[in-house]
Amino acid sequence: MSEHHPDLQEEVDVASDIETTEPPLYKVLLLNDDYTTMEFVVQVLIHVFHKNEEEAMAIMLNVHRAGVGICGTYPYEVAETKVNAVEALAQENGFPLKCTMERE
Ligand code: TYC
Repeated sequence: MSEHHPDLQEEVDVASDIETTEPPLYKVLLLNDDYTTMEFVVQVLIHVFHKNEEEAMAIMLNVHRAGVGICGTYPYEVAETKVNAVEALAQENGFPLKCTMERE
């Protein structure tokens, strides 16, 4: 193939190099519900996702209005740890807050 389509082969090589060096990323999504308090969601965004107060408020309000929103994008194990942390905090505090992850 490289003899006939050198440019195409170069694109394939570059793509496979990227795929083998960059881990896939996962979006961590927060879901809206009617019971979790806005204040709790803001605190979760500050402490689990390291957002500042302003960013946390904007993400929370977006989820509140749109039903779902992205908290951040991370490698698999980081995303999984954050999903588990959110659900543990929610359960400890008696809130039904749900958090999921989705491959980008
Ligand atoms: N809808 C909630 C309320 O009005 C607030 C909320 C926002 C809950 C975001 C969950 O992911 C959420 N108290």
